[in-house]
Amino acid sequence: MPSPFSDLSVIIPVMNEKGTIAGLIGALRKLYAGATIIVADDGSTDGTRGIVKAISEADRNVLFLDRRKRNVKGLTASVVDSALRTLTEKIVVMDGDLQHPPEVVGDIYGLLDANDIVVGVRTSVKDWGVHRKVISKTMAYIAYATFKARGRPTTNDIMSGFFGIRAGLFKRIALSHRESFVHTGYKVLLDILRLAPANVRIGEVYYSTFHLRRSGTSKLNYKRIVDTVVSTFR
Ligand SMILES: Nc1nc2c(ncn2[C@@H]2O[C@H](COP(=O)(O)OP(=O)(O)OP(=O)(O)O)[C@@H](O)[C@H]2O)c(=O)[nH]1
Ligand SMILES: [Mg+2]
Repeated sequence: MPSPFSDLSVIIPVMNEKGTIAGLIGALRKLYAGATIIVADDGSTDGTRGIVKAISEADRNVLFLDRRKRNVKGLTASVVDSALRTLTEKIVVMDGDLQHPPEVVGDIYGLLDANDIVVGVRTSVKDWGVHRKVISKTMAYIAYATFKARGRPTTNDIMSGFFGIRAGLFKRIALSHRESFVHTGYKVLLDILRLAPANVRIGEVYYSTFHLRRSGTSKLNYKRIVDTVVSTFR
């Protein structure tokens, strides 16, 4: 009998997440036995690679995608690369630093039966300073309003790094608009919504446990913020 989650691939882009990656993979394996877990690493130097490689050698459902030699590195490039390799019907994308609760993956997965894309929407961001809250809210609002005005599909958290998508849809978009993705960027969902057919069905799952990263370092910086705003208007 096929395992219940055998039609799910969880894609995790990582860059130096040795403090959290083993715990995250462990939680996913326990909660979603039979799902494929793809960890796409762009050349971590903190030991993340060794940790994931060892897990993948012992469990054929865990795939380690070593992107060290790729010309184009980036979170979006890693997610697109991984999505094109999936063999399952459904995909969930999440961060490797445990900011996205593994328990919510199942809710996103479930809603993909009736939707093409399901977005994990952060309802509160505990611990964020006023500064980051304002930047985040402003960027989200600009993107939302721009997408709405253009008749594009949109959601309450267009910047979310936590979302599900039907693999066929993702592959069609990636193959026909490969050059339009901001491969070095961080907002793969925003790129997808920019390029998806206007009538895609979008579901949302609300969660509130998004907290400050507990280990590793953030790759968020001002260049990334500017790049994101620019890509909103592409
Ligand atoms: N493959 C790959 N993964 C990356 C890259 N940059 C960041 N990541 C991973 O993408 C995920 C999101 O990056 P974060 O730095 O956590 O971004 P953030 O959540 O907006 O920022 P924080 O709140 O500070 O954590 C994490 O799993 C990172 O390890 C990259 O260039 N390539
Ligand atoms: Mg993070």
